Amino acid sequence: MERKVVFSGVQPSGGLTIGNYIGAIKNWISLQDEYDCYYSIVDLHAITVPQVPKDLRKNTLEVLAVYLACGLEPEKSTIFIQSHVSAHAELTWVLNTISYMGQLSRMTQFKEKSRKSEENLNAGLFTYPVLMAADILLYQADLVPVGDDQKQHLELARDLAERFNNRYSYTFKVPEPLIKKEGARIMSLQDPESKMSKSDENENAYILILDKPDAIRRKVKRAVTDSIGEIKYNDQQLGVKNLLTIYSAFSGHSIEEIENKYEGVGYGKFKEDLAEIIIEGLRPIQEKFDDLMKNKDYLERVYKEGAERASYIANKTLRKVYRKVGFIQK
Ligand code: AQP
Repeated sequence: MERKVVFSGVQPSGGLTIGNYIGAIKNWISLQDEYDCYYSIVDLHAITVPQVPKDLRKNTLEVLAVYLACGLEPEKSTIFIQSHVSAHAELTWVLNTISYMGQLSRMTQFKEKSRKSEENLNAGLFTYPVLMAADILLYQADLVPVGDDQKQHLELARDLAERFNNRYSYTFKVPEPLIKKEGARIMSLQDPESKMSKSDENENAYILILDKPDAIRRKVKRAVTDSIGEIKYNDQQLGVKNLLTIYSAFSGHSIEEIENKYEGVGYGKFKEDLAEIIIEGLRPIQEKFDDLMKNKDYLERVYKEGAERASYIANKTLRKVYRKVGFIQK
């Protein structure tokens, strides 16, 4: 029986946060044995907001090393840099021609990002979800493990697949999102009503996978809570609720177990323990990351082999698409 296909990716638009880890990467690891997995570093997406070229190069390599340090294995999964597989940009063009402006303008991420960068309201930001649809559809992915914030984009990918199939006959598999209930949306430590984001201007709002212990202690200590003073998981205490989610993701304990453990205990002690749990959880990843960054030849081998494998599958789909829309074969 053929194995089901999984596709996902993260933008190298800065250091990755524990939101990226809990909501996405952590879940990718366990899928590797059961599925045919494609994990990309989506640099084409990253340039939809201004990037400093040398930082983008550095971040791209670092994200690759973080993937490997978190437990992605190139022997099991295809790990590649998006811009190395030109089919992504090519399929995006074709999908653009069947995407409706109205639907794209309703995308929450577009609305939020365009508000933040009014002077950089570029067309790439608008068609970002079309590129994401191309990423997924090229590999005929069955499942896309993402955080909750990407649900709307996934819906668009499904619509485009169905629209293309209806217009030109069956070509794309219609993908399903795979969103874990716990940790699907890790919130900002400074504003628990918005999601933790690596591009947040306030660095106290997020914890990076590569943050040093002191920074983690400082950020957790400063995390916004409330004056209720009880460690309970509920919507009246959004800050505490978020910290409990993070505690649970790193410790493996259920929310209920943690609530019981901290009954009658103040926020200070809870935060101190949480910081140490995050530090210990990230320690092996950071050690492995440091080793990997000393071995650039190995990293280069991984992304080159990944691009070769990914290109083979992606080009197969692209050829089919070009044939169906009426392009003459080369
Ligand atoms: N806070 C979060 N909680 C849970 N999951 C999250 N993801 C991102 N933030 C959280 C998931 O990580 C994957 C990759 O995201 P991305 O970096 O490609 O884009 P993003 O969702 O826009 O993430 P950021 O950190 O907010 O990036 P910037 O600041 O550059 O826009 C996705 O699966 C996402 O759901």
